Amino acid sequence: MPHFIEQESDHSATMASQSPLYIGFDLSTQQLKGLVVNSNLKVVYVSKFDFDADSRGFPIKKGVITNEAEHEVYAPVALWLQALDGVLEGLRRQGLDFSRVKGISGAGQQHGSVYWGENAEPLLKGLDSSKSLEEQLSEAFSHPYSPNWQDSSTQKECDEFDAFLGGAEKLADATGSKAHHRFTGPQILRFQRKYPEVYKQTSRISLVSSFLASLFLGHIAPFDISDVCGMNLWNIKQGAYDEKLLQLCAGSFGVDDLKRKLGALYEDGGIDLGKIDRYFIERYGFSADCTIIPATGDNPATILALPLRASDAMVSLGTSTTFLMSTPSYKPDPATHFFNHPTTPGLYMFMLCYKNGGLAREHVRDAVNDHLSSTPTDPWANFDNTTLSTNPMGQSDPSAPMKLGLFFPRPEIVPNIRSGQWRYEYNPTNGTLTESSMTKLDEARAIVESQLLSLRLRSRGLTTSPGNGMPPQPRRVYLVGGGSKNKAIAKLAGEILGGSDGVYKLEIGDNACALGAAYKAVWARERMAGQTFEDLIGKRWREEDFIEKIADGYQKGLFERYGVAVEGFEKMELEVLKNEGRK
Ligand code: XUL
Repeated sequence: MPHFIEQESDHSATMASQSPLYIGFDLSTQQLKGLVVNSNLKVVYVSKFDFDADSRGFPIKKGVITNEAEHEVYAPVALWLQALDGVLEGLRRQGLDFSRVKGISGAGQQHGSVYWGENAEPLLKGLDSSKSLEEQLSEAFSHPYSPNWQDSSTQKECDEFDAFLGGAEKLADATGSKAHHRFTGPQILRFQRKYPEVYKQTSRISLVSSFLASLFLGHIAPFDISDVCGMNLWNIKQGAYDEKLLQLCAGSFGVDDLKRKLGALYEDGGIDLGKIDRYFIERYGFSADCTIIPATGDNPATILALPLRASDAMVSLGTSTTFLMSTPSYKPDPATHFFNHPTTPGLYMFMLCYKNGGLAREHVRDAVNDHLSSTPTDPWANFDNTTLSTNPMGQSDPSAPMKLGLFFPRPEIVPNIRSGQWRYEYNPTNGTLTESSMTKLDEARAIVESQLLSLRLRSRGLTTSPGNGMPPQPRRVYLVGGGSKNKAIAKLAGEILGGSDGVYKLEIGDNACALGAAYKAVWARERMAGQTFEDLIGKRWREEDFIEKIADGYQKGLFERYGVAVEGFEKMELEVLKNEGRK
């Protein structure tokens, strides 16, 4: 549990016992979490349901079922119903007074889709509070499974999406992303072709986020304005579904039918969707005044875990790496993602999503430990010491060749390439690149540099100068996820990405997206007319309690030297892609 869980009873018991509370749910790949905050943004309860450990009756592994033959990955929807009653029971056991909850929002794993049957609405409306959700809603779906973001069964459909508007650039321009296996449009296209009868009987399609909101609302909720951008169907510039892409996706079933299945949506991410369904009032004691706020995607929710300013960057260092920024510029590119910002019209969320992150670093860490024939108690100690004692880019002096590499134990999305390792030297004086080798020890610094140089390369068009003649860079770099504990990574993040105000760690463990969802509910219910999320949360956010500065950011000279390395890095990627026949 995060250390700042506050026992409200320590304070004014009477005040606290009536003050409003808000719940943010996080329906992620391996667990459902419910996190309760008060109006001062303090976490007061957390309840978790781990799909593998806590569920009954589903043949799942790490929350999903895999059909290797067709590269399908999917999750049983009934599992999530079981999990929701489980999390609410957990909160009840901890003593949550549900009647104080004024608003509920959520974060869902992005791109996953839920297929509701003809009887969905009557089943949702008529829930009996003496029975579980799973008992009553398992029959509400035309298809019992939700295709998962790890699914890669849609290569053919992606090729069609990319080609349909005249190329991947055009699709990225319209929808914020080129086609990706996991994106919901290509998934729906494959679904309607594979299961035409089931598709015909599908009354509505939800995203994981809107599915969660639907349960609380007692009828099917609209998509969220940010999460809808993970479908390759929403035209961001037009602020509407893209008619041509709907045509492709709907096929012989027609656009009108698909539009009915998808439903309309609201621009305001804080809109009051309606009051909580009677089921939850009767079963858990929620107040009839509790309001449901659109749930968003897990990545959009993560940027709501703090009052992120335009030009601040968040790097999530988990099994994979994601890089998130809030920005007023819409500069789509096939290698990146743009989404509507979840709360603030006129802002966008920029995202980079890598498959190789922590796991790739662990491979190098283990090789370093083997090479040194020692595994210290902290398995990262050798890796960190080696990283910190190696010169930037392994250079003996600033004009010496820069050692650069790509380390992908898994096929990578950014750039789109097979698994493999490549090592080069870049001559900064004449811009030439030559294939090279590296010692195991060189690789510790090189892999961290490689991951951070890729982030800098792809985000450089979005940053501006923080003033005082400084080069364009983020104001702050916030690290979240497992890798954020690593001091060596934090130091290099500052050296490479910059950050005029430094590198910070969020003190919220792995709760960022549930917290962001809970803050969204606070903002939605307590905002004054026209008050932005950043303004309301910014005023209540106590920096000293929530973040810790862990490294310096911009260092004059070094940042500029890494600017040269970015050029070499870009050349190296192009060279590797060319050699692999990808460009
Ligand atoms: C983002 C993505 C994942 C999922 C699951 O595009 O696919 O980050 O949201 O967390």
